[in-house]
Amino acid sequence: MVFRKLPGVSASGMGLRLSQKFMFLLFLSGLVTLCFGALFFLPDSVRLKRIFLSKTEIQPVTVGSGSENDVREHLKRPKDQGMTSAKGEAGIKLKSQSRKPPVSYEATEVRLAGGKAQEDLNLSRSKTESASEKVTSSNHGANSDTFSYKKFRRCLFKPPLGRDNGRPVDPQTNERREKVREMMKFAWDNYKRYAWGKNELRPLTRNGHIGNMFGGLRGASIVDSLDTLYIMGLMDEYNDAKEWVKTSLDLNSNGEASLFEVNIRYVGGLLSAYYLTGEELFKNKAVELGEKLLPAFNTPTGIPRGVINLGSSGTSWSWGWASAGSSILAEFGTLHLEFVHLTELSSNPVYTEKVMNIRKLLNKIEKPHGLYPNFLSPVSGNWVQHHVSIGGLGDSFYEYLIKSYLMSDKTDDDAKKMYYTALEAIEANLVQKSPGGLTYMAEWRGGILDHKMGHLACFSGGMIGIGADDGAPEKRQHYLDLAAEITHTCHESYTRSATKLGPEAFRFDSGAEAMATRLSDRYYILRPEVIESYMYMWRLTHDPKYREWGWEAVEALEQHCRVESGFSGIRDVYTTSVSHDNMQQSFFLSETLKYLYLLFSDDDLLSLEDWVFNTEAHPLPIIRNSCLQDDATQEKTASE
Ligand code: DMJ
Repeated sequence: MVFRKLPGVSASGMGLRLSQKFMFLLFLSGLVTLCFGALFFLPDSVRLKRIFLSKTEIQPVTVGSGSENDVREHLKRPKDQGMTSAKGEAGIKLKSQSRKPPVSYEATEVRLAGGKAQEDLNLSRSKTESASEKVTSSNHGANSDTFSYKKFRRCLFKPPLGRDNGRPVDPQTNERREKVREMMKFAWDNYKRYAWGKNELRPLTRNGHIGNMFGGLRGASIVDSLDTLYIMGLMDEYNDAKEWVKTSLDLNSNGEASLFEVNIRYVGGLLSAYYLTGEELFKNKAVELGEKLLPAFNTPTGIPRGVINLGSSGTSWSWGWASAGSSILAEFGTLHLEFVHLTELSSNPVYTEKVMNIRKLLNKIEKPHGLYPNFLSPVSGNWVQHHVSIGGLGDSFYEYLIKSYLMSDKTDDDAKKMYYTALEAIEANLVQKSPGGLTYMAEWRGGILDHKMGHLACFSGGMIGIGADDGAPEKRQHYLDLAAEITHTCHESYTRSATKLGPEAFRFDSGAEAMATRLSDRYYILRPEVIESYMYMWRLTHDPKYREWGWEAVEALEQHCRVESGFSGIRDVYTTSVSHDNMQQSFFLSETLKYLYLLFSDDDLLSLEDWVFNTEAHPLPIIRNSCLQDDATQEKTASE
């Protein structure tokens, strides 16, 4: 068919001459430029900007900074934060596995029968939000074909719950253990009765607390308790918890959550529950949730931001209170254990790549006096200020270095090197001795020492203890001594109070020794760190004083924190006419009571030969690739 040109109609077919067409296009482009430019004059046109600008063009806003206490103050102050997006590079590979496969406990005839207080964290999100690049979901799910639970169990040295569920022979110790079990049941029953499905129990008002640390996620106390209930043999309670996870744990929530808290409590809790029980449900939920955390890593450096929307937008922000839109060392440095296990279970390398990339950056960047400051820009990859602390904001980063090494069956030499180098810098710059002879970890503010130690920093006794064996052999005793001295100091912070519970922070200046000097530091919110160090030091030394100290804590908790309907934190440890804070923290169930229970159990209940505890006390198994890949193990498993 031939088309003929009609008279008076231009070639364009629109009935316009060339000059008319040119004028029209000129007018149109002027109009578009005007409209687009106007966007930048609108008062806070973030949402519109988001549509038109690339993510990297929206820069973070500078805000104030703070210590752990400052954090609390800042938590309620909304600040604008920006976000950027870029993919992190895949990083370093773990050294090839070298150790011999263990002799499995089954083969030896042993047989089996589990910077960041929880208050109303105000997730003050940015008004300058933009959509983070969304990671596609299809290829991140758990791949049950590749991980063999049976094979994993064969590669453990000991049955997870020990020979007799860790029951101690000594009757007094057993009685004490039973007491702790009763405390757990009491805390759980009250949570179930008054706050079921909410995040935490408010024991005085007998209702539930949701808070906003977990976005729209619910049931933090349930997920945090799964493994504790299981190892204590509270099976009805465990089954209720499992059923709730199955029917009611909704991961498609849309709120803004702390990446760190969701990781350590929910991902950690689900992973442990899976490894202890073999219930696929927990594995699938852990991987599904892990996938939702990935968009937080979409920054120019791959260092994740602290706050993430778990919904479909996958947007992420820096905390409003964090210096200059920075990410927090203790938050982005406390993902490694869980993420490596997510890769292990899903066969998806992305999780390990993300955390290896963090490590790669931290290795490269210059460190003042070898120390790691608490704030890092996820945009530039530079430190934002020089506040160093082994307590809040820094703490679990160091913990995860040594535990990454231990969890890799001692093959992850990078983690080992980073840990011991950091520890040397800490010893050279932060470790102090008080006039009264107490060893403590001061904080460091750009070269100036703040002679304060937070309750959170008391985990370091246990950390230095479990790392003592793997440093230079001549330093083994030195590290054990240091661990014991720090644990002793933390115990002193308890014994010097009227309630025999320790304050949130204690000082070593102005005549103070291991005591809080500020009113605002006198509270105790059922934290675990001191008891955690007792538990590790007991396992490492079997010095009976650690069990005695643990029992003192049980008595103090019973006397001052137990109320009619649960356990509550207290506002001032220096007075016995206590004022309760009306909050039963989920970490009381997952950590404080679990560490107490382990302290009064035999060492083969969750043996340290097989397990490392994440920073919320969720046990994760040591990954023994040499055993998992061993043909004999495979054949044995296949023939069953
Ligand atoms: C827990 O959530 C974890 O131990 C975290 O690492 C720091 N603080 C609380 C308990 O104090």
